[in-house]
Formats: sequence, structure tokens, C-alpha cells
Amino acid sequence: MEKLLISADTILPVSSDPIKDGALVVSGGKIEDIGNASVLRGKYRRVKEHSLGSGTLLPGFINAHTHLELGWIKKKVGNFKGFTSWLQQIIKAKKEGVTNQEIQESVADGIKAQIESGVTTVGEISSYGGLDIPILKHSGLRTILFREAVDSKEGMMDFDTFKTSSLYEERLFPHAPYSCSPGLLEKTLNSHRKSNRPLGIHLAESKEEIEFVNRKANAIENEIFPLIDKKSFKRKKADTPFGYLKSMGFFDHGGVTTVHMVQVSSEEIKEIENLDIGIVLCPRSNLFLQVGIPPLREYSRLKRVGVGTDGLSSNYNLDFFEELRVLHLLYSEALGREASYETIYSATLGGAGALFLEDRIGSIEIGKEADLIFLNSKDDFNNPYLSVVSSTNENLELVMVRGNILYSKKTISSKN
Ligand code: MCF
Ligand code: FE
Repeated sequence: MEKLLISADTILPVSSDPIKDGALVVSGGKIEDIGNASVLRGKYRRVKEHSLGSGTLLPGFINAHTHLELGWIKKKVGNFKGFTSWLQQIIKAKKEGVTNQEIQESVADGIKAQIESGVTTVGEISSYGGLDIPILKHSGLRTILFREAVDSKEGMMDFDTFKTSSLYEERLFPHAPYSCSPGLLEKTLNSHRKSNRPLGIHLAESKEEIEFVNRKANAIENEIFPLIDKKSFKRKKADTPFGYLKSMGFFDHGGVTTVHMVQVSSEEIKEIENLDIGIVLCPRSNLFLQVGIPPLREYSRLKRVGVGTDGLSSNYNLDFFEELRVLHLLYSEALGREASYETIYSATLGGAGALFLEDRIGSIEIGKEADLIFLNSKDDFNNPYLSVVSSTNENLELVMVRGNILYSKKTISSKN
């Protein structure tokens, strides 16, 4: 297995301070060493060097929540008024049907957009029986494949078997409190306990979801349920979506990735701090669906906070740089200061934490897997994190997953 020494003007390990004139050694898909370039050149004399030059080498981005398979639905969305009206459009579109080919093309286009915007890991929500799986496996992207559970598909769900390989892992994803009865949530929870695999769920996204768990008259039951011939189901009354799941013991074992978390109170965030919960922010999706802005000031205290583009069902595109720019503006406004570190943290180590992968990816550290990107953006800003936030896909020169190059503007050879 060939070792490779990679040097760059600036390295952002994320878990530690930036390194000027840095280098790292990749061996067997992992990071074997990191430090000053001339020191490492002396230590690894026989190892081939790849010099990236002027720019920034950092951990690959983690798009912790997306629906690549829903790219085709973009054509069917528009002129909606709020969350429920959007959900009606999505449900109608899914009911009208789509060909397998359209889904597969959506996944392939989505993967291309990921790699071209520096994403090395995706948290993909899969609701079409795994049509996305072979395409993702073939792509070389690291994938957490969340199998979406909703009441209407309960009979078809497999709660017991989960495929995994070095770059691929399956988990369960009960869609949301309003689309999964307590019985289905219980089943996913039992599977989570038995298998020890993290779970994911869309949670605390809209005001309508709060009304749903309050058991007040609500638009979800009044306008969405009839569309899918769904009867109201018995459930406990709760003040908030987070409280609703908590009362079921959903967070007792840790390992739950919650997506959106817009409608969350300060008291709940204090509780979350002591529980092993991941949070994935989808800032553009939240604005697109008019559900509000998550409490970013409070979230900046937490470790397991990542970011996702969500799907083309609720976004203009899947460009991760564009997502980061919006997150940066919102974070800076919420914190009352420039927040590029928090933004890049969410895009890398925070995303790894949100998906419970921080032991393997998310930062450049010895022993972690070599998921790396290089941006040729000059240090226009004196803050290297801000230079990354201000980059676009035009600046991307290298995308590496576990030591394998998925994208390179120059010709580099490295295979492990
Ligand atoms: O994350 C967003 C907004 N919240 C909920 N659902 C979805 C989102 N993007 C796509 N969806 C899908 C979901 O996966 O919409 C469908 C599901 O297949 C709604 S039907 C329960
Ligand atoms: Fe989503």
C-alpha cells in the first residue's frame, strides 16, 4: 500500500489550530502523521510527496442530511404557502408516481453535486426501497443510508438487518412524529436498542408539528392525513416535539440524530447538552419552507451539531458551499460576531458528531480516515476559516475519501 505525503500552505485540522506550511501522511486510507512540511519530509524521505501549494487542506464536508433520490420532485414544487402546503405538494407528487430511472438519475446528479462541492460523506434518506444504494456504493462517497419509516410502509420495513462496509452503513429513520404512530416509533426504538445503531428523525421542524403533539386542531391532521387516507392515531399529549419523543424514552440510550430542531426551547437545549443527541441544521431548507431559524446561539455550545442541504424538495440546489454561506450569515447574526469557525466546525467535526462518526472522520488527526479536500482559495481573509466559507466549487481541487481520490483538477495518482 503506497504511502503519500501531502503538503499544503495551510492545513485546517479543525480539532486543533491551523498549520502553516503543513503536511500529512496518508497510509492505508488513514492519516498516519501530520505536522510541519519540512519536518515530515525529513521523517518520510522515501515517501512520494504531492505538493498542493497555495490553498487550504481540510477535512471533507459532511452533508449530514439530504434526499438525493428526491431530485426529480423539484419540478413539482412551487407557490406553496408554509410547511403544510409544501408537504401537500410533496405527497401529491409522490402519489402521482415517478419512474425508477428518474430516481436513479436524481441520485447520480445529486452525487455529482456533492463531490463537486467538497462533500465526502452524505446522510441520505432512502424511501424508494434502496434504488439509491448501488449508485451511492459505486460513487466512492462515504454514506450513511437512513431507511425511512412511515406508517404506510410499516409492513414492508426490515427492522433487524443492517448492511455495513468500510464506506457504507445503514440505519433507520422514522420520518417524523406526525408520520409515525407511537407503535412504529417504538419498533424503531427497540431495533435501535437491540442493534446499537444510531437512529435519525426529522424533529421540531414546524409550528404545525408543535400543534400536532399538543393535540390541538392542526393542519397536519386536517389537511395531510385525508390526502393519504390516514386516520388519526392515539398518542400522548406533549408540549413540544422534543418532549413528545422524550416521554417515549426515545433519548434514553443516546445515538439519535435529530434533523431541523427549529422549534426547540432554551430549557430543552440545556437538557440536550446532557444527552447524547446529534442535531443536523438545514438552514436553507428551513427558510425555503418558512419554518423559521434554529436557535443557533444556544446550539453553538453543543458538539454534535452538523449541517445538511436537505433535498431538492426544499432547496435551490445541493451545493454545500452555498449552504455554508447561509449558515455563516445566520450564525454570525446569532452570535453577534463573525462565525466562520462554528460554520466549518458544523460542516466537518460537528457533522461527524451529529452522525456519531467522530471517531473515524470529521477532523485531520492521526488514526482518522483520510477524507480530505483541498481548496486553492488564497488567504484573502486573515481568518482561514472565513476563506473556506467564501470559497466556491471553482476553488475545489481535490476530493479524497479514505485515501482514494474522487475528484482532482490536477493529475495525482494515489490508490490504497
Ligand atoms: O426535511 C424535509 C422537510 N421535512 C420532512 N420531510 C422531507 C423533507 N424533505 C423531503 N422530505 C420527504 C420525506 O422524506 O417528504 C416526504 C418524505 O418522504 C413526506 S411524506 C411523509
Ligand atoms: Fe429532510
